[in-house]
Amino acid sequence: MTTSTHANTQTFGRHDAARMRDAVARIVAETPVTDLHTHLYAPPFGQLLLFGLDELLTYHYLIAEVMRATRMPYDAYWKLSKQEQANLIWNELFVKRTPYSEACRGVLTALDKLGLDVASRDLEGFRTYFKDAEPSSHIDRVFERANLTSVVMTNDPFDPLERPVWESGYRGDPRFHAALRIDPLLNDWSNAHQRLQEWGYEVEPSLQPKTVQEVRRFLTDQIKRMDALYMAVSLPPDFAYPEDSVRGKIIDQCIVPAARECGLPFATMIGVKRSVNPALKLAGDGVAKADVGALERLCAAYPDNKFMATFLSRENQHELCVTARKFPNLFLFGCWWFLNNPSLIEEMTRMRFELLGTSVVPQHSDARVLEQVLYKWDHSRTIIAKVLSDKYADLLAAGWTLTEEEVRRDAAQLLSENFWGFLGRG
Ligand code: FIX
Ligand code: ZN
Repeated sequence: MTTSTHANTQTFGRHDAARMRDAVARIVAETPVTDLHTHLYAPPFGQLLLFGLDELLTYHYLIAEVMRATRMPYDAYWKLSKQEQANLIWNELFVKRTPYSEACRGVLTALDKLGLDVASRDLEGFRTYFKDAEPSSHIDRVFERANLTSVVMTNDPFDPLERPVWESGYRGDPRFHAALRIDPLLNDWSNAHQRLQEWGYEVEPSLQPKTVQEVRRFLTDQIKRMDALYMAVSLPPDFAYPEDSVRGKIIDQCIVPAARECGLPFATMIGVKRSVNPALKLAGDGVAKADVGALERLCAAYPDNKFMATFLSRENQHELCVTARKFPNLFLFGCWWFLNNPSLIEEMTRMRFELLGTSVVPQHSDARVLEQVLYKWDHSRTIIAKVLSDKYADLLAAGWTLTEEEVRRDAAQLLSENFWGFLGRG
């Protein structure tokens, strides 16, 4: 099969697998990403936007790892300053031991992507690089190097640091979209309803009709104020649906109707065991297999609603892919948290491409520190390109031909357009 060799017009045939792989790697690297779930914040959110070396090194993933390496008393760690914690983590995980865990490796990729000489192991030199960074221009530099168009924040109206920013009239930054996060409403109603009362919503502990109406009003108020792209909640492994509980009733009577009224998806993030070790604080959460059937029944009950989902347990992934095959109103996204490791990203991406074809969003970063997008996306793009190339190679071996434009189309869908298309904002 002869193939043209002009840039952007290459066609790949049965004998062009090697050249195809090079083109796929290049195109996936060049394709801008919309990062649909992060814990990053636009500059007006102030201290909620974490960036710089000490934040990179004290990422809660690395806190868990340094506590394993040293088995130091928890309070001895927590009484250290942020810089002292970072120095300890650097010394224990990068100097005294080889940093090949994904979270350690990520710090080095991020520093390398910023042009720092990682081989120098010059911690003070790295720290100095960030010392005078101006947040907004630093964001532009990091997003440009990570090839991100924009990210979606995790916006919790119950967060005392975040709420005042919305109340002060913050109206957005094109680099940072909003997602309404409602964990307290579904997982801590006894406290959440009191906050709603403080904010002027006429709610009672029992879900009487007036309370239902007011919770819906709270949701639509937040969605409109944030211009939220979706509503999200993280749920424990024992999440059940349907369920005769406050959570079950709020889902049925408040969240589903509000999501349909506002035309946005409800995203469920299922399988997290919060605070299995409270002494580790944010690093203390665990994972367990959940019941995909709960999501299946939710999608079946509401065919006119859109649902996004990601599960935390590796053991749930195959069943989740099959469930997504059954429900066009369900969109899977990302390799969440403990799954965001090369071996599991590859396994999940292969499974999804083979069972769901192009109709999936293979990754989100979950970045908590700005510069993490540099490594999370670099590492994931490499794996996504590898799996995509393998799938293409199978097609070429069957006599199919593929154009470079089709590769660009596929990459754009996987890294951005599938998300916007599912939102109906494509
Ligand atoms: O619930 C979530 O959004 C989780 O991603 C976080 O709670 C978690 O700490 C995290 O950032 C994992 O990557
Ligand atoms: Zn998250």
